[in-house]
Amino acid sequence: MSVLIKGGRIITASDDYVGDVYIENGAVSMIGAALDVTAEKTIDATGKIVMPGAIDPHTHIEMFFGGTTTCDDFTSGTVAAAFGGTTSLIDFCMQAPGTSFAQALENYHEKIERCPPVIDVGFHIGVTDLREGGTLEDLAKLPDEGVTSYKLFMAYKGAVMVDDETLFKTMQVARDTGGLIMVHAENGDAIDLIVKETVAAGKTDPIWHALSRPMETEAEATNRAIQLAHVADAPLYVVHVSCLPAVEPIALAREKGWKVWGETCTQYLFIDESALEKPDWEGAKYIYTPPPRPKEHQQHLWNALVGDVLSAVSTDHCPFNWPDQKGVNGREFQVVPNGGPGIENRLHMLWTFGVREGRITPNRFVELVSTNVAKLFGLYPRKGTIAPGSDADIVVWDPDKKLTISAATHHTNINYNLFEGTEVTGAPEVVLVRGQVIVENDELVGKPGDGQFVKRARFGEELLPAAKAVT
Ligand code: DUC
Ligand code: ZN
Ligand code: ZN
Repeated sequence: MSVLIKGGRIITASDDYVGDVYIENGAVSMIGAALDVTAEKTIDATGKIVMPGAIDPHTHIEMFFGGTTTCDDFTSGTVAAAFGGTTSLIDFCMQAPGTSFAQALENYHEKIERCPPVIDVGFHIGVTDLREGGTLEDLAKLPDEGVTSYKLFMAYKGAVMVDDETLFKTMQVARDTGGLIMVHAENGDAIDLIVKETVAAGKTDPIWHALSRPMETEAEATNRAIQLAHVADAPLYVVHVSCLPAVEPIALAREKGWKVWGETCTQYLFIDESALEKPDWEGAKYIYTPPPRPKEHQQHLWNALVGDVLSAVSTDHCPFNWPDQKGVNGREFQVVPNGGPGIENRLHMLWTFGVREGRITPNRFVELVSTNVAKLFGLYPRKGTIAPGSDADIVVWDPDKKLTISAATHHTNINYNLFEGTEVTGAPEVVLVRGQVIVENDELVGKPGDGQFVKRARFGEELLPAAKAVT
């Protein structure tokens, strides 16, 4: 199938120009000012922006957590992602404690076979246990399977939290295999004690979720991971940075030229801890971790994104329906499954309040939601840019399209939206994955199975464009 995208403003991380993009066999074949070609499908992109599809490096699809399972599967989650302009995601393939990494991979491949995605999907391995089940040798084999990032939780004591020995050993494996270490950085031991004291004092409303996870516990773990990764000589990516105290050690490490990167998530830029005080237990909708922080930290996060201290914005999409799933273990903050939705609205929010309000340039926008993610996670230059030979993962973006974000109209299975009622300007008009139209004019055109599993390159290596591309 050939596609011609005509006359759009093509924006990548580095370029901004008007031109045509010609797609053949799923890849970008030619780019030019006015291409003299005919195609099976022509998309008039006059007045529109043509940008690389966004990549979400942080989702929890169909994940068992906190006594229940997130309510999107790989079909529903990726449909929602596509409607928001995301054309690839990388999900956490979690090692169930006591089982092998091979078993974890098999489980997750079964999930994408049972509920096939409409966009491309990769996996990080979630390392929870190196004592029973998981071995260092098996961990070292994963990059051969295209799984080139190792995620560890420094929180959730008694569940998925790892100790420093496991963290450090995994870092050493990453150094040797070309893997990227990802950490959920919070001091789980301290938080566990604070939570117990808080509950013992009878403080169990949702707001205590935030008040029992002080920012310093995030900062301490962030710094610990940075120092240990430096000793191990492994590259480190800190997920969901939520506040200034956690930004600071990342800034310092990057100033020193250490191999450290950080992401924040859409919700930390827009939702503050007062959301947890919503009446009638609605505050439980905002029980995700790290928690929403005091409002002034939103500006600190924007500053970090602008100043290249933070390198990406993900969603940490981890959807549990409210009140059924959020209340499955009872109505006390410490038993509420942690997680919030967001897979569909990342670009809407960042374009409207980032680009349109002048906080970030359109190039930086593309970098934060696509190019940097592709580079860090072994997808570039096949993904994350628009260039001859690259996968034609492309969003034709209408910068003037208005919509009101709502659970009534979004496409994920979850029954609430963190950004409910927010009016945004800027939304996808056409979304293509490897040259195939997945979403057009608010209609799903693609079908389950149009997305593929992607084997990613090792950290620092390029994922070469598919050979079929004509350059
Ligand atoms: N935080 C969440 O809110 N949910 C899943 C895992 C995490 O770290
Ligand atoms: Zn986390
Ligand atoms: Zn997460």
